[in-house]
Amino acid sequence: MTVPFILDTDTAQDDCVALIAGLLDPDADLRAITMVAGNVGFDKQVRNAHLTLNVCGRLGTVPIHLGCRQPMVVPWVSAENVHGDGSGGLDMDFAGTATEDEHAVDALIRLTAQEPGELSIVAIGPLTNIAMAAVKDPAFVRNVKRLVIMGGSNNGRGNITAAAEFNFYVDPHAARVVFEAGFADIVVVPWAPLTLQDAVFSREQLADIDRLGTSLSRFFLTVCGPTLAFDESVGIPGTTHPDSLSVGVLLHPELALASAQYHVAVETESELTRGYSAMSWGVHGLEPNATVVERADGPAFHTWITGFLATSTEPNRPFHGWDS
Ligand SMILES: [Ca+2]
Repeated sequence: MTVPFILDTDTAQDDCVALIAGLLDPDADLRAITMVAGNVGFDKQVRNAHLTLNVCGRLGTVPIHLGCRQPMVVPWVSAENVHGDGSGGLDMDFAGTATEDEHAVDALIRLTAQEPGELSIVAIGPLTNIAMAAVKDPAFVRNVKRLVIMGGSNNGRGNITAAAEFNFYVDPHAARVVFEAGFADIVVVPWAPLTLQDAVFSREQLADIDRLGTSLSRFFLTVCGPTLAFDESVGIPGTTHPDSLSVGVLLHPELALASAQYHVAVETESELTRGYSAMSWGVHGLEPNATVVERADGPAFHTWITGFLATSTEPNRPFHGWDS
């Protein structure tokens, strides 16, 4: 049985890997890509999604809906210092690549309403589109099967500030709306400690990927390369893959080795701790509103990703900025 879902993304680096998994995993039924303001410039993100579809030979096969171009309340903050253009300078001829006319928020509402309780969403960018859909149509909240969110830290370190992980920092109001909306099944894949423990690919593992010698392995290294230098400069020994892990825990729940019920609340007021996620573990008298993944099967996750990268694909168009 395949898992039908929508990928809500700010496509750059590991978002591209998440998209590859969503396109190539035989258990995945990716219905739509919805784009949200996040990592890099909005139009660059759309290009990165097309580049990823291209390397999989799937250009034009999954609709891309353009969503919110800025957070709900605060100005957009980019992560271009970390991600560059988000695809390591890759380019191709984009002539004729299309996106849908329908706005991402409307697509999220419509697609989930067509099959109430059947479609899941993996949200791997700021939560603006998801919050806006919940505000626009309360039925959306009931119609979503499972909402997997990459965001926050489990009372741990942030990555954009000491307190906050990027996705929740960029649109803390949206994150707050989503956790207060009443979704029946939210699964959170946090930055720390989970991603840093179980979803980092070491230089050695990246060298193994290089030896695969496929279009996909090359694409992966080109796209993820720019974050390696940044990650090492901040003491992380490899590339980080929380977005693809989020797709992984939807498609293969056994990748989550430990999870627990938490009440997740997101700070919106404080300048110092904007976007901080307070995850209460059941001793403070608060109703749980999410399942937080605490430990993942790192080796199985790595094997799952490299399985795709070993696959031979025929890109629809040649890449430029790809040295042979
Ligand atoms: Ca992302």
